[in-house]
Amino acid sequence: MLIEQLKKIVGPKGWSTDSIDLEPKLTDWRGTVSGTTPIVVSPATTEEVAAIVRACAESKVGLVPQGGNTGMCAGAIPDKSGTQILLCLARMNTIRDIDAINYSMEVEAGCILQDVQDAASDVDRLFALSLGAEGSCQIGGNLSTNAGGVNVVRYGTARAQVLGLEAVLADGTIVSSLRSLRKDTAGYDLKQLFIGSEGTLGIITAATLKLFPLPGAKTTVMIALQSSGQAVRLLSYLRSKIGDRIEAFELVSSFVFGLIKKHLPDSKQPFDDDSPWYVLADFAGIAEEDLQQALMAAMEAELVIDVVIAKNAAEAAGMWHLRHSISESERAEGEALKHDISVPISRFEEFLTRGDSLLAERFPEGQLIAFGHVGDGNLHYNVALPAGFKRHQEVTEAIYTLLLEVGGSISAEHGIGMVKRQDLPKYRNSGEIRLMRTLKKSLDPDNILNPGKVI
Ligand code: FAD
Ligand code: 2HG
Ligand code: ZN
Repeated sequence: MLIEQLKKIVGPKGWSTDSIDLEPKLTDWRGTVSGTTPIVVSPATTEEVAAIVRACAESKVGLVPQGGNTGMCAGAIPDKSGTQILLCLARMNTIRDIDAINYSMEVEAGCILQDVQDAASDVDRLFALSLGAEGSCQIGGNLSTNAGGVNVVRYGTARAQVLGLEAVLADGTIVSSLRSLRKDTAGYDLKQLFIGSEGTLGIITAATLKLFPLPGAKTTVMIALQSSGQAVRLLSYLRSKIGDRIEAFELVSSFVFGLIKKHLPDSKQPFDDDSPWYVLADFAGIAEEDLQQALMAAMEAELVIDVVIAKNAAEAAGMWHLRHSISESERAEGEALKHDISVPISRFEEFLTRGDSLLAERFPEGQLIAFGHVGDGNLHYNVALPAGFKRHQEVTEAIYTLLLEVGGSISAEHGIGMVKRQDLPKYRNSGEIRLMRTLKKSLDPDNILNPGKVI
């Protein structure tokens, strides 16, 4: 009955029960979590989304929103019960409006991130969110996870890129706050409820996004370092010399570089010799001589071992290709235990030093795969473990306990989804968890929206 109702709402182009269509949507990008569904529905309009949600609410059947299915926490995968409906936003991919003068654009949730960036750039504007999956992730998925990526150090996370939002509530009500205002304190900031809540409080159907001026010519630089602490000190030093002209500041360990080399054997390596750590950075709005001078001064201050400046756009793209190939290289080795953590930048080095001792003493069979967005204090502190290893939860708990001691978070940018749901109550205080449950209960009393995720 419900299935027939859903088919009618979206019409013949908007649903499938064919296993060829369903299969890629039922396992997460990492290949570690799978689920089942009786049907995938792909609405073309916000009104269709509202009708779908209403129908599911009447039948008290769970609904799992899915964007590009690139998420790292299995938030977009239905459970194994075979009852949850999969809601795919891909057909809602219209860029509704670009207002170059207001530096804003209105887009539907199913727009691919790269298409949004391109549309902004066509009118000489920047949409600042950028991440390795940008060719396939969708803006609805980006906002639902409050994605970070490589430009947060300069522009902030997804949350900071949103001026207005349209969402469908658990009873099918459409809440439209698609305003393009920079200042608006008339009541609660409702859009922020849906950003980062991973589809558990509402379905995002459209957003008004904030644009920036194009940053101008960029210089991409790869920097070899002796220690992770040097990366933190270098960032602080460069900030004091050249201010906010640092567009990206990414850290990669020597081991991770080895993984990339193994999986991209034909790639051009910036350095002949190995160093323990590397930073890949983008600078904009600064003359190359001034940048060179700042980097030379950093070298004299013994903050840097060596520097390679990309000579042209192709070399810069090559460096970024290495960075964006890390997750795939890691996956090709066999899935590592992921920890998407953040710490106050001032305690970054302490966390890494104490983490090294912890792994060496308690889990010597683990191989650390560390890389991330050092400018945001966000590290992908992944641990590869041998086949047959059974103490994964112990490793994660030990790392999270250390994280608590240094004032960190168990999810910097990937969210909680299904895989960290059990952990959340242990690493957020009881007041926070109680308020999250109150919000969930009042907005979705029958637990229709993405059940089994986050809380
Ligand atoms: P999905 O995976 O489809 O969904 C993610 C969550 O959002 C799920 O809970 C889903 O139910 C919910 N959701 C999706 N659409 C909606 C909607 N319209 N309304 C309500 N809920 C919805 N993430 C980062 O933050 N920074 C990175 O640097 C980064 N790099 C990555 C690199 C690679 C190679 C890969 C594979 C992933 C990377 N990610 C990164 C993770 C991922 O790409 C991001 O989390 C992305 O924002 C997810 O978008 P998506 O459209 O694929 O969402
Ligand atoms: C990145 O920064 C992504 O490349 C993915 O957030 C991190 O694969 C990961 O652990
Ligand atoms: Zn990341």
